Amino acid sequence: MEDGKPVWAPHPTDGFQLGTIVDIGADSLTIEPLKQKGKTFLAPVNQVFPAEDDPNKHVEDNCSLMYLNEATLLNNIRVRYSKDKIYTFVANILIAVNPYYDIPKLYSPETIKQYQGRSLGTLPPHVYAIADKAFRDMKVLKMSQSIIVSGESGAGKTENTKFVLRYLTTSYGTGQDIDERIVEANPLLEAFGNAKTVRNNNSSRFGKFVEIHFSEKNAVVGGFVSHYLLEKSRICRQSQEERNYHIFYRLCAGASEDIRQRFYLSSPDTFRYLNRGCTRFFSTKDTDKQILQNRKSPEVQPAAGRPRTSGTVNQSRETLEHCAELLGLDEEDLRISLTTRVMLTTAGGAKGTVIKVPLKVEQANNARDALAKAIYSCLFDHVVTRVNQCFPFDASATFIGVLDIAGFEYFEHNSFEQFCINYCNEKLQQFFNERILKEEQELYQKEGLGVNEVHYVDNQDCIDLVEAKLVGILDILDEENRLPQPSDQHFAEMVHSKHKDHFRLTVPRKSKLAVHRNVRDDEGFIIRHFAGAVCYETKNNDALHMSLEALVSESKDRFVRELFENSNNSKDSKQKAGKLSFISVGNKFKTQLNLLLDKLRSTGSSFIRCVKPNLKMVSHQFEGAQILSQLQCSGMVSVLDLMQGGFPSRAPFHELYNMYKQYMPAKLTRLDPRLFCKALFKALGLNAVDYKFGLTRVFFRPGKFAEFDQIMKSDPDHLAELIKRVNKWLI
Ligand code: AOV
Ligand code: MG
Repeated sequence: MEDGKPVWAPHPTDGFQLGTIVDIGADSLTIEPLKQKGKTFLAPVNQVFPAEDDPNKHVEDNCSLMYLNEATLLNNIRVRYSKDKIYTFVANILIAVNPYYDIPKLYSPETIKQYQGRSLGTLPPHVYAIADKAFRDMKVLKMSQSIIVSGESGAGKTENTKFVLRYLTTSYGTGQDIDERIVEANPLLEAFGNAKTVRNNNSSRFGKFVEIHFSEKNAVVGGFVSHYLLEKSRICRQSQEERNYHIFYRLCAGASEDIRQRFYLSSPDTFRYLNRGCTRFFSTKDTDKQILQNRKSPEVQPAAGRPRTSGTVNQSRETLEHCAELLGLDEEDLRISLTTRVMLTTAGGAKGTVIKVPLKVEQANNARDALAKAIYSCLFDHVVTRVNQCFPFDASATFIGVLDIAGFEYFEHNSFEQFCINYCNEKLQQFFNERILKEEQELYQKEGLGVNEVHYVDNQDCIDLVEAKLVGILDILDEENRLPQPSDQHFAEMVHSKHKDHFRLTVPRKSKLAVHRNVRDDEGFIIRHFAGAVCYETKNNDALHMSLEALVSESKDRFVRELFENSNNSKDSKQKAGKLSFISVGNKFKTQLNLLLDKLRSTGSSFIRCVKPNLKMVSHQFEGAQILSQLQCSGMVSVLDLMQGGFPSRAPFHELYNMYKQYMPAKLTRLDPRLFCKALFKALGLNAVDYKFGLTRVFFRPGKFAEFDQIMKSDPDHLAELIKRVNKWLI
């Protein structure tokens, strides 16, 4: 950075602002903002970055900028966003800003056609470009591909995932039923697995990996959906302004009269599980014609005057009766199972005697909620299984998988669900580092470029903290649940005692957890994740009592019985007396996640980083500071560091050769592509520090490929002149 040249310095809301350096201190700089002359301020040296000469310039591939840093990236994205260009490449990584409105023609059938078969970089950045690259890589390398879509809630992961699926089935489908089925599975999955939250009116509350399978001839032949971690707490409890899963409101609003009667449906306001967040939110199309099937939405009636469905189960005979009927259970059995707990006594030598202990109201509430959660989660598994049964699978040779899974999250209260999501994001971040950072450096080495190593923080220690055998948090949790009297507090103590002085783990400060709730200070832990520190509470109410589970698995209703028979939970639980789910959920997830990562590692990969432009969920509003923190969390900043020091643009010799050979005299085209390129570069008089010749390709310093490309795309006369020079240089 030179005196008088513009720099990007921190700004509290915009992320960065332009200014000039007026004084240099030991570890801070005095900056004069461009917009407020004379109003200088201090900024830490490591937060001030060189700016491009023209701050209004924007580029499709961020790597063609001269200075690669978080400030120039943010600015490039900002300028592009203001022109409705929501997609930007950083080398092969696609950044996608959610526009929050439909940009005309952006996803039209014509646009789909344009991108088919076109190399990355030949057309403006687009999610279709990534989809087509995955397809072409799959075809050429005969290797399955994955597209990893990440970003925070509301950033546009699910929408972009749908665009990818639609693109691939439209472009490379056989025009048969299967193409539509893959796309049509989405509304169904979203009805059962999406809900309105404060961050997103159609928030996916589960993760998914959707595979589109292709035949030997690269035509769509099948699909497969894997799902992860459906949020269960939402079934029984929603925060203000949030809702339960869409399906409930849609049923209430649109079911036919006979279904209403059979299921005792009425307005959402009358159901305890639906009426404590918000019940109405019409823009998610609860009354969509397709779903409604010609039925008008009933008027929403106030809760007063409707049958009460709240309180412990024994408060409402009628509810109990309906529940028992719908679940195919005996009413009295259900009542007893919900209000008592079976225990094995060991007292007085009468080992193994079964006794029934009455539950306190709170315990009975928990038991009821645990049952509801278990049923819904089995139901969701069932929906996914049914969807998968609709896809044939036999002829599959390779697949393209799209991963749409919630990004790193933290709330005021963070439970086991956030713990799992964030653990998953640690694993994905590691995969990203592996693919982008490690492989980039390995490529430099392989090509013999001799570039300095870039250091990035390896998060293996954090992953070990969660999943290591015996001492990892998941195993400690299992261990706790095997104790005769498991306790949340003892669990937290064990975590701390097994990891004294662990860099990633700390005890929550007094009172941080205790506010509002009955949580003791020692019932939690803080994990320092790659994207920030999160405090987790260890309270757990999910355990489904044996007696309840046993009851439901013997339901007279075949569907209900099979739901439980087919769920993995029940097998585990029968071996462990007393509690289930909480233990097995963690380790089941660990296994699932490791399988997913093995799968990802065996495929070629592309990354889409989605960005949420503002918290208000409105169009045309770019909240810089907030966006900057998303870019930092997603690991993009490390990528820029690596690229600034390295050679982010590259072109294989044979590609350059093919591009320009048509202009060359016949005798020269017999040259091997590498020599051909060397000759070309020499003739162009490019500065030798701006590029390097590897074994298979030319590497360019930031911004330099763009310059080269400009020369090559200049007018034909100029090109002819250049070619003459190549000739001369060769002779
Ligand atoms: P998410 O999947 O990343 O959040 P979504 O894909 O559901 O976010 O996007 C949220 C909303 O933003 C959508 O319902 C659309 O209204 C709008 N949106 C997103 N992308 C586009 C686009 N390309 N064009 C127009 N509107 C868009 V979450 O599942 O909550 O983590 O949990
Ligand atoms: Mg989503």
